[in-house]
Amino acid sequence: MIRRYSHNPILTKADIPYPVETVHNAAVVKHENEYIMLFRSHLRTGRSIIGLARSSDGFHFTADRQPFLIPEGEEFSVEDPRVTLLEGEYLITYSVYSPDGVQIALARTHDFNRVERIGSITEADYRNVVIFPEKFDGLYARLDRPHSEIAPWSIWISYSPDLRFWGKSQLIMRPVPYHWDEMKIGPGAPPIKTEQGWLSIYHGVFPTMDGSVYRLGVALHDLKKPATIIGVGDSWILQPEDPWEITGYVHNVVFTCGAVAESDGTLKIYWGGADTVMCVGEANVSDLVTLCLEHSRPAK
Ligand code: BMA
Repeated sequence: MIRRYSHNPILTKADIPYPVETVHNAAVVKHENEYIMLFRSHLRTGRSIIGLARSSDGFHFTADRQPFLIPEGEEFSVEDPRVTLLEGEYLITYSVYSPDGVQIALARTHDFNRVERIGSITEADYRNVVIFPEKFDGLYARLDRPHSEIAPWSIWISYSPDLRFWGKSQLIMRPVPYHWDEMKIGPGAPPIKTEQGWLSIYHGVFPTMDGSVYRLGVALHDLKKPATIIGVGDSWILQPEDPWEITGYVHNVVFTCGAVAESDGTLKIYWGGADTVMCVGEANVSDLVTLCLEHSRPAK
């Protein structure tokens, strides 16, 4: 269903003009005819920073000379950014590891040159927060993934009047037992608007004797009530298959933080391979929607 680009990987540590060990888990958006990629890199300390790369076609990227976001103060690491264009500004959510656990922070920019850090928008422990590009009944909405000790890690929805204070939280989608996503799931790319609903690309994890396998799947949410899931594709849309997805810093991982919808009905989906390199592939939005509608598994 996803056509891998024939020249993957599209960005690796060899392309970065400052010392990094990996280039992975990147958000990508189109800003003024330029594709902007915010990517995560491990340093040799084992901690992560976020860099920026630019492209005119969505396939060939050139990294800026300096990182975009680095840990500040008590922060150990900044990881896995997602970007949503909402009311004319780009909202960036990213994981922050600190002595207090892992939380999600929010930053915003108009141009990817100047960035304003707003601060934490979750308690610990949370990862994988994607903000919807529209408001619902006057409230911002996000998909999020709290960690739980007594239930499989699932996808929740939360709402906010001001992007800072979030609530009305509700679990909307769980892993399915003995299924490719049975261990845990999490939001991937910010939801994409289609005529049939909001298309959400998520990651699902399956435990094996050789460790966890990270794959990607799709879900469709109601356009007006995003807490209502219309359908979840029963089968994965992408699994680790290329050598740089099977082997690397963490083997058997494809992990997405962003996708770009094009005007011709195709989608460019970006994913990190084995937590080491960045890859891209193309899909037809209509095929992903059909999978959700016609070959679905229960949402929970
Ligand atoms: C998750 C996160 C991701 C990573 C994945 C596979 O828990 O840490 O950033 O890509 O594991 O290692």
